[in-house]
Amino acid sequence: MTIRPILIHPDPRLKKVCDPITGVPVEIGKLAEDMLETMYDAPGIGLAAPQIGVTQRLLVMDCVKDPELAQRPMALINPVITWSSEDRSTYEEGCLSIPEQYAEVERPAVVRVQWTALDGTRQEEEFSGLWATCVQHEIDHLDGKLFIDYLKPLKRQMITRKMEKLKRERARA
Ligand code: K1U
Ligand code: ZN
Repeated sequence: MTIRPILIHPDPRLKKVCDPITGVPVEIGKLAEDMLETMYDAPGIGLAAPQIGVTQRLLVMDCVKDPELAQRPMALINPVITWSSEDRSTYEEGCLSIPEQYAEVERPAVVRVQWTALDGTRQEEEFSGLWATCVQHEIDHLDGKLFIDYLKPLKRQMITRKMEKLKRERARA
């Protein structure tokens, strides 16, 4: 397993609508393993393939934050939201592609998601709480959308400028 570098916003690969995955090629299993290792190392609770420069519809997540509890790593291929609750919930979101920036985002509180698992089986599950927030944030990544796209233009611009500065500094180091 390999820890892959995470792209920082702004990057054209983070704005792209990702391509569906046909079948479950062996490389996708390896990619999912790398993504989980990269996510745990960051640390984060989710990661979408475009964040490591792969514009395909694959995401991983594990929202079990308590180290006393068993991990629950999940890999979702071609995830689709099939139902969203009218009920909304607000969470202060972060993003590994926008380090150290947080903002409140309102989303449906509960969602039902269909996807293909790494063994090729079709899955469907209802997510609530942090899992619901995370799966929606990650599916947004697959559609080229970032959590800052929900913010007012001025706030979004301010964060983007900070990220441009961070990238310049990292390039110099
Ligand atoms: O997609 C990403 O950039 C990962 C992101 C997922 C996410 C966080 C919060 C709300 C929705 C989606 C992160 O994992 S940011 C880091 C983070 O939330 C975290 C880090 C360590 C422990 C617990 C949480
Ligand atoms: Zn993110």
